[in-house]
Amino acid sequence: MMRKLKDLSTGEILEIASRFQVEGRIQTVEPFGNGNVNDTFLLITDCGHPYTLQRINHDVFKDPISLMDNFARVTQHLSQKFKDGHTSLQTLVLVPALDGTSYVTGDQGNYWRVTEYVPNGLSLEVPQSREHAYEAARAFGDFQYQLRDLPGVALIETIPDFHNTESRYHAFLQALDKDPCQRASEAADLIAFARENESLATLIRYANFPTRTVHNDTKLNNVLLHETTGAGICVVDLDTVMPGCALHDFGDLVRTAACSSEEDEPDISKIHFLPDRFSALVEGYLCGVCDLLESVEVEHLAEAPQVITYELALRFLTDFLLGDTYFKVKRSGHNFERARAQFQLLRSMQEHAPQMKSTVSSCLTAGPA
Ligand code: GN1
Ligand code: MG
Repeated sequence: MMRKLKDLSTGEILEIASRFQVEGRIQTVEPFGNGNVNDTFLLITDCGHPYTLQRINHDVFKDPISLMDNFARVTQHLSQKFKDGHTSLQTLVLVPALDGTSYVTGDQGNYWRVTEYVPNGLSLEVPQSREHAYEAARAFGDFQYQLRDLPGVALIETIPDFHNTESRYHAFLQALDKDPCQRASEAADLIAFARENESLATLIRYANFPTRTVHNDTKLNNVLLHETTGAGICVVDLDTVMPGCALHDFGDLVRTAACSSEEDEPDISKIHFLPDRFSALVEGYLCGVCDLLESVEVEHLAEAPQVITYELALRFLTDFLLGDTYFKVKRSGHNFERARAQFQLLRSMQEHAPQMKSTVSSCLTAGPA
């Protein structure tokens, strides 16, 4: 019997993969990475060439064609910057389909794409050192900096209001009101904490900050670090690159890279904000973004991590209340655990808030490393 990977047989995946301009015949296909939304596979051909194959989740990304259009524009721009020596960071390289397009469509309206596999890349859930944190932040900062002069019209908003924390709060209230799975009573403490912190929902509003082309999903595992040197080599997961606010990128990286645990740690006694990693992130990010930021952005760097951690906690809690329909879950109660972990991290950040502010100030005074 043909082996099943996710909901597909290997044969079905091979058929999709054969519709791209890959070098050689595909020999192996394995699930790859830790994405919570798309499905990713590693392909290896008989000449040893590795590729990454991804199925775009079209429940989440309603307009995959525009998404791929953004993807192609961004990667083309970044690869030119690399060739011209403006950045040391590589970018993802799309492998065209046989008909020259950047994607193929499969059964049930699924969209698929292939990119070259990036060799020697390490994708971490928690940084193992201060240097890792610095390099990850430098890479995401550089990503924003290189995209400052993306030519042409603005990218298409693939998910409108993606980091509109206020609308995430309203979605949470609506889910709570409906409580379709009768899970609210189980989450009473988390719900109370979400309500107490409502003011975080309006602290960073898009309208109050410059609109930039940003990544929007800067989890630590979305940047590849070199497996031996630890240097940032490539920013990945480009599906949410679109107009947005620089602070959300910085905040989301801090959420995942200045925390002692993974984002779904079930034992909350293990979850702490790590001030030392935070200072490395501020230094690395400020180095990567060069002179891009305006003072209104710099003034909010210390608060952005709280806002985004709150936002993710709300999203996980909302998905728990609605019956786990958005994020992939590995076990029952997974979204509950994620929400609880994020609220715990938020609490720890709140305890360190004055220190976070002074870290940002001292990094700014110290200037470039
Ligand atoms: C999703 O699939 P992944 O892990 O790259 C989500 C992000 C969340 C993240 C939390 C399109 O990203 O916004 O921060 O899970 N992506 C989308 O782990 O919703
Ligand atoms: Mg993603």
